[in-house]
Amino acid sequence: MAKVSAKNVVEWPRGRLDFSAGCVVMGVLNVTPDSFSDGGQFFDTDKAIEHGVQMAAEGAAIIDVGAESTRPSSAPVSAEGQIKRVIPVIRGLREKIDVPISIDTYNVEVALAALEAGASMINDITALSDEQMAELAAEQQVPVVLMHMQGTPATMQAEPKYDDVVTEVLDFLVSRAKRAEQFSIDNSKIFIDPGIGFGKTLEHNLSLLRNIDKFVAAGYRVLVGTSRKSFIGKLTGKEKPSDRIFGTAASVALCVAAGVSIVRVHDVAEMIDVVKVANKLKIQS
Ligand code: HH2
Repeated sequence: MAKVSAKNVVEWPRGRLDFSAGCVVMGVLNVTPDSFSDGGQFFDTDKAIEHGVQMAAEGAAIIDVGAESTRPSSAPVSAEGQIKRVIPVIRGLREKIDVPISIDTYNVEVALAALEAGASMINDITALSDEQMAELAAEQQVPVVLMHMQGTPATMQAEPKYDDVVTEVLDFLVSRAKRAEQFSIDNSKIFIDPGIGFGKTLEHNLSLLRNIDKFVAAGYRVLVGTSRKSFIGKLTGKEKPSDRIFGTAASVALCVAAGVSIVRVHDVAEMIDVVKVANKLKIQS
């Protein structure tokens, strides 16, 4: 089994991530009118830049910029549409902050435009399904997030089915990570992500999170995105995503304790505190 790089600092030509304290926070910046939890709030370029700057000031180690909602039943946005939304935001952020900016897209045209504008990481919810995306990441030596999804956002919550969700999701991610390595993407720059809420029932999400240590042991760093998601609403009865902060905090603390390297969250200031404390309480293995 591949061994995760022992290096606590991951550096590449246009970015750096320091895991010496443990887990770090990725702040979500949705430049969309329709995201499930903050749609429309940062659709305006200036507001989006301001929010990204604020999340960096609060301690986010990465800002993840996306121009297409992938909530259940969402429709795709064209490459041209995504580029129009996201590029001015990336340019504006690049002038103001130093932390790496990741582009949340599975479209290679969008990723290329974002990297040219100053992004330096690719968050691909299709785990490099498009070989051109793998080639782009390798060529530009940028880190990649490989996420698992069953189906597509349009249909994924219709009837998700697995025989053994943990084994199936983990096997998929390890095979995609190995493929990424074959494209000469370094192990230290590969992050695997079980894709909480992407073609998963409540029970599937819970099984994945209860077994997140198995993902951590698989030889690649792990990213998890539980922030404000509907499984938290189902467990707490909180209908409004913005009321799910404490529920998110519980999942973040347990992910940190299990050895997850990056948590992707909306509420950066709050989760920075959770991560700082959980990093210190984590039993060192
Ligand atoms: N979740 C969302 C979007 N992108 N990327 C990764 N790697 N992991 C995730 O769990 C993940 C993700 C969904 O959250 P959000 O961006 O807030 O919502 P929307 O897709 O509606 O914009």
